[in-house]
Amino acid sequence: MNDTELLRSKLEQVLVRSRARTDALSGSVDDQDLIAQHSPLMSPLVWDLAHIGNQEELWLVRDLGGREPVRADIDQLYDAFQHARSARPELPLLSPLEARRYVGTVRDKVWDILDSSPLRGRRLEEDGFAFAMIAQHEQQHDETMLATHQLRTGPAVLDAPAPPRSAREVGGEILFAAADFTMGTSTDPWALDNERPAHRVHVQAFALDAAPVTNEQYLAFIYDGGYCRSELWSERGWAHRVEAGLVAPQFWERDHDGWSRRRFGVRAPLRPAQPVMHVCYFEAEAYARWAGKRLPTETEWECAARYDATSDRSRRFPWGDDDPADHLANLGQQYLEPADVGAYPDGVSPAGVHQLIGDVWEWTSSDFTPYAGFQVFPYAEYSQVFFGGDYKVLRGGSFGTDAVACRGTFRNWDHPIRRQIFSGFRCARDVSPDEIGAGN
Ligand code: AVJ
Ligand code: FE
Repeated sequence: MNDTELLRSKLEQVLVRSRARTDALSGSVDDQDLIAQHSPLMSPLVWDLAHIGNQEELWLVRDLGGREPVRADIDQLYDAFQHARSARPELPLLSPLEARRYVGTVRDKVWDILDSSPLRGRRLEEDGFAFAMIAQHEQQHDETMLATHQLRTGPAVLDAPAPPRSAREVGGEILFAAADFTMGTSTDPWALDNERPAHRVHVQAFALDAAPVTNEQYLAFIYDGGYCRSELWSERGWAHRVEAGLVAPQFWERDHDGWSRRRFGVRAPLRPAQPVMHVCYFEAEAYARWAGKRLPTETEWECAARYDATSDRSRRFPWGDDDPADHLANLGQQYLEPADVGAYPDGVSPAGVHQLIGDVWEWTSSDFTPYAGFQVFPYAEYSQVFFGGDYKVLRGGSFGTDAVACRGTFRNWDHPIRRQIFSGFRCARDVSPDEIGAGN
């Protein structure tokens, strides 16, 4: 196979994988469940399904392929900016059967278009970007659909094996000396617009937790009155804590047997060494203050995840430039929960930081803003319209994120009050240059 044929087969692979996941997530519940509103925060699953097809039609069938529309009459219904998620159940949406047929019709045309695409020329076509963007889009909605599954009530419909056990105990923090490093990318062909361009940044010396904060650590915060001590919370965070009545992470419950959590319809005891999940930014911020630390900035996070001081180079992932593989990170909805800390020793960064990729999205203290030199590509509604809004950046992907939509440069964002996403965090702190010297 030549390079173009290899690329074509890789694109086919990521598109097939995303569709298999969409089918599994939408096919595991009945039609009533597909059109139901499981939470005002989420779309009905059948909206995500047809929206996936509609984006694929817009970019691959009409734009890149130059073909006639399949269903020009439904664009408005599936335009995320026209209707709030909470209003989508009332729309005259395609039925589950129509939606399944629609995404299938679109995909059949896409196979044709992929076969005849030179995968270069126009920027949209270069390196198969548009196909990869659509696979990433589908996977992002698959993660959203998984979060909808977590919110639905009733008997469990999803099942998965238990994640790998921890190979060793991991804790404490890793010291990073001040550095100049390259953040973002201009060369990763499938990186999205907000990850671009590559640019040099300076970071002061800092310390970063070697692992995400665990349930056990988070429980210590709860037992120490974390949710009752306003001084640990930011002003906005405390106001939200009170108004929303937060007392523990979402889906946690306490009874005479102790703490448990509900996961996709099944209640189970908390695993002490598992990263805490379903916390909002404000909870993460309060925990960090309680621990005498703070959340990392996204620059610090990316420095830890990509910068290799030995070669003075930023790499794609903590382990190097290779794509994720099963032994490197918990991605791709294989396990449906984070693995305990220490379970992925092969994915460790050169400095010794664990599980930066996969398991849980990690809140950072950074607002979602463009890098210097940012250019919209290919549409303003992916990133640009969110810049400067009330969003915090999350990094690293979760067990629900597919490898095609996860990189050391990948930036996710959400409102600081959100916690139905698969969100956790780790802590950081300032260190003095002396401390770095002593640490060596
Ligand atoms: C990058 C996850 C914040 O789901 O709102 C999906 C991804 N953009 N369709 C979102 C996205 C358009 C986006 N996030
Ligand atoms: Fe979308």
